[in-house]
Amino acid sequence: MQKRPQSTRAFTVEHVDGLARAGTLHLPHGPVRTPVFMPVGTQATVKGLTNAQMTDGDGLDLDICLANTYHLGLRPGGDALEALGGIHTFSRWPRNVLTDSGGFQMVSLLQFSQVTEHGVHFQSPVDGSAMLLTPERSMELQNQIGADIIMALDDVVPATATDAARFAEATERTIRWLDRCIRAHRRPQQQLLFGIVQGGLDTSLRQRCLQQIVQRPLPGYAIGGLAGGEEKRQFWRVVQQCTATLPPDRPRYCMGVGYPADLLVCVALGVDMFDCVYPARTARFGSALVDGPAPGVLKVRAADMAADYRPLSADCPQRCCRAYSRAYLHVLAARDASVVAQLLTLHNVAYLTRLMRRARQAIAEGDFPSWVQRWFRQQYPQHDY
Ligand code: PRF
Repeated sequence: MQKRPQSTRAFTVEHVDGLARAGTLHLPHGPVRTPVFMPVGTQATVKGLTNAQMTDGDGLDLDICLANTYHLGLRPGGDALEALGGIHTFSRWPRNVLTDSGGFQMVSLLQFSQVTEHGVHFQSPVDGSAMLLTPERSMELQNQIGADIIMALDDVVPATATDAARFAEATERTIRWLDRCIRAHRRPQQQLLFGIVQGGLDTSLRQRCLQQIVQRPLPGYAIGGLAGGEEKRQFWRVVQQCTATLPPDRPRYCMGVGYPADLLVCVALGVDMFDCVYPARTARFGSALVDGPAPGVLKVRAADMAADYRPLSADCPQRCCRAYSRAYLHVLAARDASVVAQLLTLHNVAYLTRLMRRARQAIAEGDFPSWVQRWFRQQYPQHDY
């Protein structure tokens, strides 16, 4: 167990309503209002968006976005980023960045990656050479990249896998790797290191991982290994188990979660932070997130959009809804898919950002349970409540 002191005042919980919390993360590049959805900007830019669209007053006003150690380590590389002064200087992104540690991306993206006690072995997609991402190397790269929050390297097994022994091995290894990450982290005062809870869907493995990880005095904790196609009931059960054990004064981050209903259930269970490629990816397929009824998605290519002159959402302040009708987006989608993808990415990231700010306000007003029930009723009116 490591005892390296970490800043403990990075997170303040301002309001609690049931298990839901509204707080602020105080980071080097400004405050992050929680609960928060963090869009994924693999190379520190969200696919399809400009920096101005992400930060400006009439843009998304995002407090934080995600970047990936794996992608940035390949291009432009850790040394180049360090020489430039880090990711904020390189991408001219003035707000906060969180980097994921790289292992999950390699295992999910690369067919031929292999995990051993040393780390994740893979073939470079750039020149085919053999590469190894160890906990120490992930920390070195993340220290060079210079994000405000960095993640420990974890051994991720998809929640739907069936090999119980592999889950047990991955859980223990994640704990050992966390200690290696804590030892290797060179900038604990500038960059908050979060540990990740693994353990699949197995209650006792999760508890073992939780007990071990909370003994490490870290400034934040993530729930990993979920959102991989497991049943919702199982997903909720594990999230609830984790939030019940994680320390209440530290931020809790549920990794890879981005469906609106999942975000709200997790907020109700006490989660503060989320990330997912979903809003940007679904935008590239022509889908716009809107309040219900289910599925809460408008497909701009669908025939019934052709004569619908309303905006996607009446309450969306973004250009895609102020300056474009559904009918016009429908025509554009056939002519200029890249412009539509950009407009819908803006719309979808704005939707999830607003959803989290609405939840935050309801928590602050002590009205979260009835607000969230109203949201689910309009989203799923056919459901028997
Ligand atoms: N670990 C890491 N990144 C992640 C996850 C994880 O478990 C998930 C959940 N499947 C998304 N991103 N390091």
